[in-house]
Amino acid sequence: MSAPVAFITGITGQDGSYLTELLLARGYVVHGLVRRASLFNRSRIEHLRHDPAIGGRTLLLHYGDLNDTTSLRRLFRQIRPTEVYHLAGQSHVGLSFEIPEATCNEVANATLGLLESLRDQEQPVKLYHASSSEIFGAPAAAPQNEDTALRPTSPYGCAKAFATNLCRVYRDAYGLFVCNGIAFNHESPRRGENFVTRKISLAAARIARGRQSELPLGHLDAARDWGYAPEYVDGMWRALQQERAGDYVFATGESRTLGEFLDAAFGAVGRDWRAHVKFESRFVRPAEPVRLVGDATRAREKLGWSAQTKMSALARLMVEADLAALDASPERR
Ligand code: NAP
Ligand code: G4F
Repeated sequence: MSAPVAFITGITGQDGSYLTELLLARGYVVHGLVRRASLFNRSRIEHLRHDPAIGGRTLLLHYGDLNDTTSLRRLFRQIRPTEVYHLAGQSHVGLSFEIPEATCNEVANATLGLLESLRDQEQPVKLYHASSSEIFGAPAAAPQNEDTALRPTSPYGCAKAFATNLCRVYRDAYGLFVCNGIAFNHESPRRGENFVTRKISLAAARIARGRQSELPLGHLDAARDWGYAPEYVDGMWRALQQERAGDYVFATGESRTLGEFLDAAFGAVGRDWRAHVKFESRFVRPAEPVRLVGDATRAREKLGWSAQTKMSALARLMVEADLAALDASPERR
């Protein structure tokens, strides 16, 4: 039997890199969409690309862009994937207030283009769409599940809500196998450095090594449902192995404040964050979601999925990874 073929948009991102590892380990041939950048940065998948048994054999990268639907269609014709994981797009909520049009083009319109391309495929294709808890924004109910009303509070949340609804419409109207994974925050040592958990874990490690003294942050009263990214990409894969398409919330079910995350991260290096954190208004957003917390009952019952790593363990493992990276190449940071 030939190997299953997956196509990942956003393969160079946090989730894309973990998902690639998971799919390769499960015998897939993985194709990934990469965009041209002035600096060559594929650091999260470099170890796979340079493995002679993988790079160019079971892992193949293709230049393209979400906004270039012609190239996406050509790639689909060429690759003929059976599973598509659509993870790409501008993923920073705060930045979406500064670049709302680009965010909506990448997150909302590009998903529409992808869905239209999928309609033209001759072979059956299953699509995973990376939706987000940001679609709930200021929810009327807690915890949030797949039936909670969408009330986004950011341009990013609006774009994800549009894309999520479109996926539902294309599933119902055209019978496409499309799943929305409504993922709550998931973090890891591969998290981008301008997301708050990674900013904190890096700062805790640098402060412990005497390389930084202050940590500028916005409001600390925000609360999130924080899980561990490698577990969430397993949920993505499980969603596409079902007979019927559906939407799934992926979450830990626990909401923690930034203050609690700071306690855990700085606790891992024996420091008190209060001596280092400084308020900086530029990190405050024009609007914020209310306390978000997910109910992943459906994922547990239908997919056998549940989050194992909770916030304190997550914070600790991120700080330990940043300490190890600092100690391995101290001149780099
Ligand atoms: P990430 O690390 O920011 O990765 C985003 C990926 O999208 C990168 O590979 C990026 O490429 C690519 N990309 C962005 N714009 C593109 C474009 N115009 N054309 C082609 N590729 C483009 O995000 P992540 O944390 O892995 O999240 C994956 C997806 O899940 C995102 O859609 C995010 O919005 C969503 N999500 C994430 C979370 C979370 O907590 N992590 C929760 C809910 C939903 P470059 O490397 O070239 O920048
Ligand atoms: O780490 P954040 O930027 O993550 P946010 O906004 O929750 O978005 C992430 O999770 C979403 C899932 O709900 C994804 F859809 C999205 O793609 C992304 O992965 O901010 C977390 C909280 C916010 O309330 C923010 O205002 O931390 C607060 N915060 C306070 N100071 C800060 C900072 N956030 C950042 N990035 N930087 C700060 O200095």
